[in-house]
Amino acid sequence: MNPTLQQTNRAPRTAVRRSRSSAVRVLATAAPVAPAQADAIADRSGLKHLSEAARTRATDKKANKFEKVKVEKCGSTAWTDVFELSQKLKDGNTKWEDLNLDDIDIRLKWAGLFHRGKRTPLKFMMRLKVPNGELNARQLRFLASSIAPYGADGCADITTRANIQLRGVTLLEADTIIRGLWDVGLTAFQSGMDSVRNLTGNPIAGIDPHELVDTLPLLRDMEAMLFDNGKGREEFANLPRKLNICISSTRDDFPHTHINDVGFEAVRHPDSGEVVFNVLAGGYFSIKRNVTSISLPCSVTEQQLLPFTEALLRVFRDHGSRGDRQQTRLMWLIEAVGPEKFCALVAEYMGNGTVLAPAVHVHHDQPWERRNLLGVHPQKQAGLNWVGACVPAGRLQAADFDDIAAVAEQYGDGTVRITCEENVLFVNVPDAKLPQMLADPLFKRFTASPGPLLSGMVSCTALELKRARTVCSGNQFCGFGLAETKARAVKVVEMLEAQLDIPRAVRIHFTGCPNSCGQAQVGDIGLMGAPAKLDGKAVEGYKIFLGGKIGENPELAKEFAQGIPAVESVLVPKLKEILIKEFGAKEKVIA
Ligand code: SRM
Ligand code: SF4
Repeated sequence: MNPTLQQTNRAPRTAVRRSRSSAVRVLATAAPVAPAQADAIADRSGLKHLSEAARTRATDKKANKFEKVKVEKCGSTAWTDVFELSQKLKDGNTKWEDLNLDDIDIRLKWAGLFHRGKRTPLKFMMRLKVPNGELNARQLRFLASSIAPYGADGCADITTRANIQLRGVTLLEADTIIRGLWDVGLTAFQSGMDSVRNLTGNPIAGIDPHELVDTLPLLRDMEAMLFDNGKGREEFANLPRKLNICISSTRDDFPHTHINDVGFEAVRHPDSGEVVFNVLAGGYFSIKRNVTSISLPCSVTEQQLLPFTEALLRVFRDHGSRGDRQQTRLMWLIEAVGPEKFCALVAEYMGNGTVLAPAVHVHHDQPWERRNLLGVHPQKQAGLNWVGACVPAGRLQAADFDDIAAVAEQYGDGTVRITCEENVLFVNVPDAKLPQMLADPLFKRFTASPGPLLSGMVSCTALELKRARTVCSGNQFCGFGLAETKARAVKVVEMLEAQLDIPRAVRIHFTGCPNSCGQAQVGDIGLMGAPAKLDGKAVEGYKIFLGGKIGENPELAKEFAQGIPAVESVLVPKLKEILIKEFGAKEKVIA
């Protein structure tokens, strides 16, 4: 290992060169650029695949700072740079301080590597792609082996997009991990920055008695098409902003179509009986705006799903705003052109004179209660079950991956599904194996029958305090966090369950800041990191949101209280009051 990397744990920021290539200077001037010169610039910059209008926006004075970084050198260069950087550091000829800061802090995110420089300099979080949350035993064991060498620094999280993030990764080993991921059929490429994020679907796809269509093959194909089988697809590497896509195949809407930029909702056409997809679009959360999707006036057939998605991405890439970063998500484009024109543009990009069918209105006589996936449930295949286990706050250690793989192989079919609620589902478990399976020690750690709060608890990865089971070496991870989430979430929920009888499951979502990665507005109760004061002193605190509804007829939770100090002595009584008043909880009578 390079001695510089071994010895220093200081942020190398000041020493790292921030380069500004001539490409940026040339493109930023108003002077006309010769076509050959422009092509050469476009070739090494992120302009290669952009339309003329998008190139103009990306190089305009008003373009946001990330556009400037992309123009200088496309994020897709990280797919090759990461191997070169790893090798250079291994050879010991290059020091960390010599590396370009934009490469390290920004471009490497295209390769799934997020420098956690604020709290753990030189350590990266590696975000994967796990379409539809499906993992097999070989993949689980590889994930264990990737983080095990990092000791207390290495751990992993199941994310709110039913995905995996590895912790503690160094640039020295990143190349080996990426190759290993490819070997087992996984990838980290295009999981961050202005790319399509992890594709989510029905976590019980293929085994669900109520599904209209199996989302697994659809999402596998979409993943292969969008990301060139995990190697990265340059054409879609320079979108104006991130884009979340999901496919929902039941009335439960497990992947939350209402908060994805693009949510395909499977419905049965009342006339033809065919399953087609309505398109909900534009939903997103951010610091400045939180908005649910609108229904586009079109629907697509299963055969049109991929061409439509591909065309939509091109429309977004070519027409989306590249100005104020807070106004670049897909919703802004849809609002600017109008939903009808937007659909027409997508149809035009699909070519061959495509005319999209109108959205399909479906009426249901009976309301539908969103199902809880934890516990034991019969599959549509007679004699087989899925078993949902609760992973508190989604935190996993290396040994957990190995144990999950072993249980999946011993009792199920060797595969699992991870969920947007940060839990794990074992599938294809025969009836006869259930009793022995549930007695496995893994279910002591990850119970299949959690309490009414733990069962629906979700948390982002903000600050992390040392804690017996969730330990992952100190206060690392997300630098945006205004309040701690994971460890506190588990502790607060345990305290509330110990003190209250709660008649029904209440979903509590913790998120460390207004980016709302933990989807505070989706919870029955949402806690969002925010400033607060205690005894006149500034302390970590939360805003509290109430009333999020998911499944059919979703609604975002509304702000209910702010400035609640994040200390258990204040937070727990406040949440108790809410649970008693709004959710019918009662103080436990202690004999
Ligand atoms: Fe997120 C940025 C973690 C789901 C909205 N998110 C970040 C960063 C990358 C910030 C950073 O560099 O530190 C966080 C990395 C922290 C870390 O070390 O883990 C981060 N986001 C996460 C995850 C891991 C939270 C979790 O604990 O599960 C989720 C990873 C999903 C995945 O596997 O791809 C995650 N982020 C979300 C969601 C939820 C969703 O997709 O349903 C949202 C809200 C929905 C949305 O995107 O509209 C979300 N994250 C954001 C935003 C605000 C986006 C915006 O338009 O402004 C940011 C900030 C940004 O992108 O500039 C952000
Ligand atoms: Fe970080 Fe904020 Fe997202 Fe939590 S919500 S992971 S603190 S950006």
